[in-house]
Amino acid sequence: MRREAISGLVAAAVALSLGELVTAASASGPSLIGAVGDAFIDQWGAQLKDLAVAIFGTNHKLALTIGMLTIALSLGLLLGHLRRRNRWIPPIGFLVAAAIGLWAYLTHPMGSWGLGLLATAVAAGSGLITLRWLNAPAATAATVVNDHNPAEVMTSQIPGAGVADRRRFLQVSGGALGGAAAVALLGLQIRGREFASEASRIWQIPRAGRRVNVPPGVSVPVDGITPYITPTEDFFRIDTALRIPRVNADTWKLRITGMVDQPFEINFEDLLSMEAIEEPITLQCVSNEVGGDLVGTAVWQGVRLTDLLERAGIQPGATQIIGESVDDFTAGFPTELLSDGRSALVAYAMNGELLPIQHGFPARLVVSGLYGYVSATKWLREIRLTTWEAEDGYWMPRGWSKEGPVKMASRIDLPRRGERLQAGTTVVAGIALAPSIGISAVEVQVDDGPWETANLGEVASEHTWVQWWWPWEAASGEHSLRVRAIDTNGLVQTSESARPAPDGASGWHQRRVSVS
Ligand SMILES: Nc1nc2c(c(=O)[nH]1)N[C@H]1C(S)=C(S)[C@@H](COP(=O)(O)O)O[C@H]1N2
Ligand SMILES: [Mo]
Repeated sequence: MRREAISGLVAAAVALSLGELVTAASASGPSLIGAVGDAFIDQWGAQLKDLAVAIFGTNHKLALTIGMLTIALSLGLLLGHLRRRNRWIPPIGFLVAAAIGLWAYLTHPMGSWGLGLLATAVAAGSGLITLRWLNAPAATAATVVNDHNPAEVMTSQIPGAGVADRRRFLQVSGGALGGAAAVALLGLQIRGREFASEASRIWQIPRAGRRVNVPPGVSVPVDGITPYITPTEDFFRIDTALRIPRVNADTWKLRITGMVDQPFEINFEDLLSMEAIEEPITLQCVSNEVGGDLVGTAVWQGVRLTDLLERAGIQPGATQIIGESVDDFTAGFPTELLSDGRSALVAYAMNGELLPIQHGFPARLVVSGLYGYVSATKWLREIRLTTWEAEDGYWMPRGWSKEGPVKMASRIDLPRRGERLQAGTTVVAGIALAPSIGISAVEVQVDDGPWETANLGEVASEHTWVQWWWPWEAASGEHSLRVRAIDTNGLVQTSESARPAPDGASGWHQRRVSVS
């Protein structure tokens, strides 16, 4: 590839990444390329998004973003290439691109003037400097004529500002590309951090009027056992959002709509002032494989869903509750589930802190006993009452079942996979769950031996998983460990194995270990 084209590509990458870094100063504002993307989606989004979803499925956001980046970088490449026609084409092209970025940023609902101007200036400036630097002659060959002997012509090298040979040029370009990628990632990082700390400076979590106490879990210390409460930073994250929605809590409103007597809106401040409840609830993803880690237990704080719905007045015949997010994700579940005593919250805090953005700030639904894809809408914007037949949630047309009760499950966490064990006493441990029903026993089987009863940790309620452990006298050799749970109705976890689609995995978790 020609040097000019590469320099255009590198300059575009440098400009984009520095633009990203500067715009990261405002956590709720868009980035430059993000603003152009949003403007573009505003215009042609509907058709394009459907097409992208049809082609790329859940990855459509990733695909759109990669598409945008590819277009921007290719444009840089092309502009660079056109330098051979006229050396003014690349800089003018960069200025035009910056102007488009500025326009998109300033017309974006979350964009601010100062930052928009600064970011475009930095992006355009750094792009132009990079272009100039990479295209500058490395050295100027000057012809020196000997006055005394005009026949003797000498050439000498006057060092220039640019980059000498091709190899060196490629090294410098590669380095600049890597640097740009690092700067872009840094920008993304800062954006996430800054947003969370901004929000927690402004909003205080109220004291919950009702708390479900968090028990200490297992009664004996078991080294390395999965904690009863999952630390927030270890909590799994599943959603369709590539760019995590950053919702401004100052202007956010939750609407209660549909088949209710009095539809209403509530803002964040008023939500925080309602009677709050804090309790541990286990959340699991339907995509979790047998033995998988797309499951966690957090102490959620928020408002009872029933409190909000009673205020609106549910009309008879409203058989489905749909949660809708600011990014148009939807999840629905039967209204009647709310009267069987399960916990259902509009949560704004998780493990004692405001929801982190990746877990749904400013508010999300959490309903015990249901997989996340039919219940746990993050970045919640609307709760809509409708009929069961009238509407399907996001995942139904994509092949997942309409109802999503969590299946009873149990998992071996210790010994860890591949761990080498010594003969003697070893602890086998893990978690088991039958949310909103509760676990009464967990049993462990070694090879084809008898099912042995494990010890259970204390639980806050039937809405969480339980930790279990069992001391095993391990003899040397290869063994296979198996676990199964029994719920409070006496039902034994099914051994029948099923893949996650369409309504959750089932089967006994098994782990092979070797004891020496
Ligand atoms: N807005 C929105 N909410 C969402 C999703 C989503 O894609 N978008 N995914 C759901 C799914 S499938 C799961 S399993 C849970 C996961 O919640 P977590 O990321 O906080 O663990 O969020 C649910 N809420
Ligand atoms: Mo999920």
